[in-house]
Amino acid sequence: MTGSMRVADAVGQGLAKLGADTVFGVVGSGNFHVTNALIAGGARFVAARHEGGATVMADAWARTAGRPGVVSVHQGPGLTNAMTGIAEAAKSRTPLLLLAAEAPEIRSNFHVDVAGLAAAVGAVAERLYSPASALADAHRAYQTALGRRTVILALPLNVQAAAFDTATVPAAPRVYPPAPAPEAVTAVAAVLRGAARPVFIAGRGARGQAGRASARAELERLADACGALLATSAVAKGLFRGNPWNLDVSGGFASPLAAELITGADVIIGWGCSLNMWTMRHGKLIGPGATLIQVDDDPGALGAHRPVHIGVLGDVTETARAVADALLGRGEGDREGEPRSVRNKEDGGRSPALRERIAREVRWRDVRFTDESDGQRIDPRALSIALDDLLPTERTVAVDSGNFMGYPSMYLSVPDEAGFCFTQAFQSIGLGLASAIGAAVARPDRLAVAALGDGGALMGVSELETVVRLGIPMVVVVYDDEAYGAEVHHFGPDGDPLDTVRFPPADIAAIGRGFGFEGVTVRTPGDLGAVRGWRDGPRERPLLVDAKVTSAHGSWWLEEAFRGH
Ligand SMILES: Cc1ncc(C[n+]2csc(CCOP(=O)(O)OP(=O)(O)O)c2C)c(N)n1
Repeated sequence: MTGSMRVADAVGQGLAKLGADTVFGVVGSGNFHVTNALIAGGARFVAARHEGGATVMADAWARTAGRPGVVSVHQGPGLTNAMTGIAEAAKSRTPLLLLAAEAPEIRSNFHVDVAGLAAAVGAVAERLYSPASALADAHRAYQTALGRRTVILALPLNVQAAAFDTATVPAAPRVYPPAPAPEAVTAVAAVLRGAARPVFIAGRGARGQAGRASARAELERLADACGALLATSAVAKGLFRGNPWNLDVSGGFASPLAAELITGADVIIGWGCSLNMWTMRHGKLIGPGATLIQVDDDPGALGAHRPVHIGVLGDVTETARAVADALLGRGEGDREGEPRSVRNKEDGGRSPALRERIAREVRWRDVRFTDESDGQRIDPRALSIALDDLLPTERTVAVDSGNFMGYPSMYLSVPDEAGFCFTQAFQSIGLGLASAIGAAVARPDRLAVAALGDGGALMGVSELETVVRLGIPMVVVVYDDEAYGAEVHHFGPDGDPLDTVRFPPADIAAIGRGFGFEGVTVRTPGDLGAVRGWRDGPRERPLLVDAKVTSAHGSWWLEEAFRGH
């Protein structure tokens, strides 16, 4: 560029000014200048090796950092490579802005219908319409992403290359979270006043996001006021960590005690939680006669997965605060001297005996099982418990999809909800490694642990180089059953041939070493000494653990999940 500024430069620098300080991507000719402009504007650029990886990294970064993620891709194949990650982000309502160069000439070999691709996976299509509107277009796209949308911003090559005339762009408006209707607050308070065993299930909408803190404090205050037990959907695992009434995850991953207590609830409130078939085990976790309440800031979410008795349109934090104020008989600005429970906590849901039982039994690792390790292969439950003990507790756990996925999700504890990254809304395998990288970039203070199956690990393998290049001291654990275990256990019982879903042994530790990891193969608990050695050493290289796991039968959660297919 000589002399005047291009639109690409103005857009990149403008986005950096708006807050795009970390950008993931793969650079080609069409996004070269805009990416450099972001960097010139102060952003950090993280190069991935595949656009799918870049998009998932940005998604995981956004979930972990609680701010919009930004991705930059080349026109055409750069965008189509990113589509699986975009679908995951859109289904998860991740605030994500994908800058997609676009070849506007319909005969260009790079041309694709960007708006059509966006619509196909539930993303929002935006565009730089002209040089004059470009900066306003980019700001609008960023604002839309901030409202928990996944946005593809098409950057036509001709518009990017045009000269930019300085234009003023209005400052972003301050947006306030929606408050619930007073009648809804009264109705929920009335139900909770009469509840004997209420249970709260907090979902994605209760996590910290778009620059706001999580709803934990307000939900706990309300739960204390009405004696509720606390659980989360899988994506919000860790939200109530440390609370004595925390049941951890509801759904397929729920421990027997958690499932028992949720099923015994007379009132269940989903807070920013869809109460879908995963979280409610196809409705089996809802006891007969239980009153169901759902609180969400998206009217389309209310009652979408199952009928609810009361649907409250409102922000989770605002609604919890308003209902607690109603229960505690307090008005605005009058919150001194709390907490004061409206109920005797010895009643109903919260008794000292129950508190003790939760402390003793609610964790999966406290549930007895028969260790099936046989000297050649390690039981994935024993492996996960050993890793939970070995790895530092300040960690971020990212989990790929597959039969194995319940083991790390339930046996590895996490410090809070930002410490768990579950990119599973699209149920794609191969996203786990990139998720761990994005989360690690957002939280370099925590040890990133990527838990993968061998299928997902090999699908996303190119990003092993990214881990090494970025110098992330990550632990990649491969639950290696030498198969697409989910399919083996799905179809095996029917006697179908399984050759298409089984593979010969692969030395994944050696593959890791080839990329620059320290690689160890684990067949017995004794082999985990190498993990201890790595933990206690300088951690100069990331660690890949190829755990050859037993796979005589499917996991408990998978058997449950198959009922949904
Ligand atoms: C992109 C994609 N392709 C295929 C599938 C279907 N699928 C679901 S689980 C699975 C097997 C995963 O194998 P692995 O990662 O080794 O984990 P395991 O099930 O063996 O524990 C497959 C192929 C999918 N979910 N996503």
